[in-house]
Amino acid sequence: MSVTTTTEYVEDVSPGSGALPPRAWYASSDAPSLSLNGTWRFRLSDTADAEDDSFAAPGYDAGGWPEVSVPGHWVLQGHGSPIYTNHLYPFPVDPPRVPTENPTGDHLRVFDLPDGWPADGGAVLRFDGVESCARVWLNGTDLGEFKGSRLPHEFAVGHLLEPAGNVLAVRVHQWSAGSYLEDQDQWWLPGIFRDVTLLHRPAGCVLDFFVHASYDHTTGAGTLRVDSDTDGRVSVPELGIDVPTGEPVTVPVQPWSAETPRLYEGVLATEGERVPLRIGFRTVELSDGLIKVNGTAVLFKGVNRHEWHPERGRALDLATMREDVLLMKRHNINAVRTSHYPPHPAFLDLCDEFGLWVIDECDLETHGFTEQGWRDNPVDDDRWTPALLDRAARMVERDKNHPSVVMWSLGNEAGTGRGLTAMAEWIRDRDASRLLHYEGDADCRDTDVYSRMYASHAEVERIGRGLDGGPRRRRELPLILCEYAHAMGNGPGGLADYQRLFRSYDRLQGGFVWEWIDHGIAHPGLGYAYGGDFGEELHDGNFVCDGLLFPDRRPSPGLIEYKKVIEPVTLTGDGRAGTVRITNGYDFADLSELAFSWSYEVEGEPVQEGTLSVPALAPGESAEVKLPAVPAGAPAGEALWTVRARLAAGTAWAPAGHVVAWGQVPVTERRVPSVAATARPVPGDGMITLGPATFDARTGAVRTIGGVPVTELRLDVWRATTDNDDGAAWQSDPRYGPLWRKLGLHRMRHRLDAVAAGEDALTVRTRVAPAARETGLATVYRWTSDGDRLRLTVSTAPDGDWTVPLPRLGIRFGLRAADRVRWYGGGPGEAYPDTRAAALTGRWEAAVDDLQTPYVRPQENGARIDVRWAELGGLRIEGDPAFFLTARRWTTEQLDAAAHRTDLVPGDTVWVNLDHGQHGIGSQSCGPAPLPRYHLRAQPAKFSFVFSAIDSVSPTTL
Ligand code: IPT
Repeated sequence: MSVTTTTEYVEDVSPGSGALPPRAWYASSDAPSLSLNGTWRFRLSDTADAEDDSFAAPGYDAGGWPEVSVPGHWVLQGHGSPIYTNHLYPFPVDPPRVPTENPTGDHLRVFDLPDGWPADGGAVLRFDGVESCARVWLNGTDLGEFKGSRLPHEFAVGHLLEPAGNVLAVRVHQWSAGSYLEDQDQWWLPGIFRDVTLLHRPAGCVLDFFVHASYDHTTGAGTLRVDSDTDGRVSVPELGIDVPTGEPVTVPVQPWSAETPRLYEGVLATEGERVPLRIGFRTVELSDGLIKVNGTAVLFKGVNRHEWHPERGRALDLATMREDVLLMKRHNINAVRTSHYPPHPAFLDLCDEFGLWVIDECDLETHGFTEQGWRDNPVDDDRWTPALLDRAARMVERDKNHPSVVMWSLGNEAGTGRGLTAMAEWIRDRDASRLLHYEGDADCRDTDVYSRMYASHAEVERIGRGLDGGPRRRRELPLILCEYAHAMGNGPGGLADYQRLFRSYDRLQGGFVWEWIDHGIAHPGLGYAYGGDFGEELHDGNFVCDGLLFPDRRPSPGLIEYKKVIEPVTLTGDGRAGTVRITNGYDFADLSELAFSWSYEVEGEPVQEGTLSVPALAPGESAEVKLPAVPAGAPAGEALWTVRARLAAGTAWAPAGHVVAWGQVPVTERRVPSVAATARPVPGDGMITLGPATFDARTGAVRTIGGVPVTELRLDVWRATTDNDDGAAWQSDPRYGPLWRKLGLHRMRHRLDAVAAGEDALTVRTRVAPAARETGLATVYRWTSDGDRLRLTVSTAPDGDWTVPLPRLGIRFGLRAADRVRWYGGGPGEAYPDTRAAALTGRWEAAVDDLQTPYVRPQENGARIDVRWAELGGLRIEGDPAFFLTARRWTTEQLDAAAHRTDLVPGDTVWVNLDHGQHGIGSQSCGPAPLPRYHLRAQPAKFSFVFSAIDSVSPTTL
């Protein structure tokens, strides 16, 4: 072998040399294979050519090198650090050149062939993913080098293999020309992060093959044709199919859809190999301006999925991929965009099996060129076109046999250019059976679907109505939101409003929430780390934590909300008529797999429960179903029906009884608490006593209620701003978080104007206002009592020129001890005005600690909505009207100041907020602000709370 330090290939725009042409990926066949995953020797250098390649020669002693796990990223295994940038390249933009400081990891693995490895035939070495550029040697022979991090590369190695002591050497460079094409919004994580496998290739083996399995919904017949580079036979015993490759056969079949993922087991047998096939018959087309599968328009209820694991980064194991799919199915999600690169190939097997529509996206993003007005963008420079075509081919060839893949996407945020058109042309020529997507193609010249990101509700509605104008081709196409509802921190708000639009206009075929999971990195000192936590020179902070799942895959409230908003059955009703209207919102399935039940509840307590018989409605059909008679002898009080649709039997993705959809039908309204003002304020000893409470006579501040000490009760308008409150710097609409701070709402002062103990009330007048501003809130606290119970009525009126909404409006106070909270109202999770679809009215109980939503960057969270009454810390609180309840062991100011979960240290006071209003959440961390109807306007308001000591009032008294 030649000893060389040449690394010119690193900055070469070509995709590489030496690798075999791309072909279909499959997990198993009857040919032997050997996984080379496991522990490898590893050496890190600072530059691409710091070391010569003598390590690749047999006999090299790497015994002193540390070890790393493959698949893995070395920066997550103690060597160097990860870097997070959204779209900025973390190196000078001078394509295709990369910095001299180019972390380079030499990987070494010695392996023996297993017993029985056939002596004849060939072998290929397959790399499923290496970031960003690798050069490979086997037994000292240079096999070549490649780029295209999330795409497979194979090398022919049969002639080089020895029975024992094979030396596989891989040099991986963090930066390469390929990095310019991989500027996705995620951590930069070099390494061999997907499987490495040695595959025996017997003589006469299967090379590439293409399963064409279409479905004609007018006849119910499926047509199968398997094209194969090696002739052979295709059999599908269940369908009685046994035909030569290349020959079409048409038989009656059950079609594949995401809702009914019917797969048929088959075999492709050539002279040398048998490859199992899983065939799903389905036809994807654009017809009548709509995306149709098997003749039916589909509605995407999707998510954008980056691959993520908080310890292993993008090196996902099968169990994690499976967990993602199960979580999606259990939360009513029916579609995935593989943002922004083809996923581990096994993920697509799971999508076929469990049923998810997939937009498979190519490993391409050049977003950083936006900084220079897209000058020098590789996708508009012919020198790069071969690399782009290589990427397109590696994706399509690898994934073409998956029924779940219904669209190819050229990439993300890569501007526009000839290279993209070349990719589109190549893809169409190779696979006419799927549609093409690329959001950056605003005119839809190369694409089959009009795709937008973060469009406002108003714009989506305009497009739905066909009032959006634009080029003709685009006007004839359906819309999908390839990204919307930015799930960063608390939120996203406004999901239900989008879904209403999607349901109302055929042209709107749904969307994909950004994004599936927070990319927080497990960190001993910080909980989860995000951008900047590794000392990066440039970074984008916690913009990398914007998922519906927390990094540990626990669902965030956003996912619970999304599940409710996209539920496939809607249940609405008329309590007085005693009916419930049930609508089947599936595109393909009837309701025969669901069992319906009802529960009649008074004041949140179930009085009686039963089952509801519902016809097996076809997709789109509705029925009015009579509810039973109101149970005889039901107690008086606020009553409602809760109707649930559950899986009647277990499925592959959830057990029997899993709730798919629910609805609540009010019957009688709530009675608001009334307290006769019969008690008199009694002064004495610097204190005033009123009913069960004592007050400071000088300040009018409440001290105890029923013996329970209460501290610092006063008006509160501040919340620890959410990522959506703060908004993204580029937003042109007002960003309320910064405006609130500018106005000083986080440092309100309370001026005491008067304390008056009257005949039947204690009245405290104040003005609440920040330094340096004329704006304030004239605020009056009026306390009355019937002897047992204490009523506080807060009246507040804005004063001065208020142009912004308020973050919140209510009172806050401290309790010395409170562990468990019981409440009647919305639950079990948090809810805000525009994230409240999943709040189920009922009785709930939780520990104070469990009321907190652990956003990776702490911020306002945990409010329970529509609370009629709550009990905590020895107090019962009833609201008139119902209120938002928040309780936490730190103050809002501490929450506001925290950057990581570990900054929040419980104190010995529980801070309780009872809010009359909260500002909406919206999605402004990347998308639109809350809709105006969710703004909490500064306007005169009046609201009351009734306090009592729990022991002094029987729980049935309201
Ligand atoms: C959009 C990107 O496509 C996506 O990768 C991610 O960065 C998302 O934003 C924000 O989290 S681009 C957007 C700035 C329009």
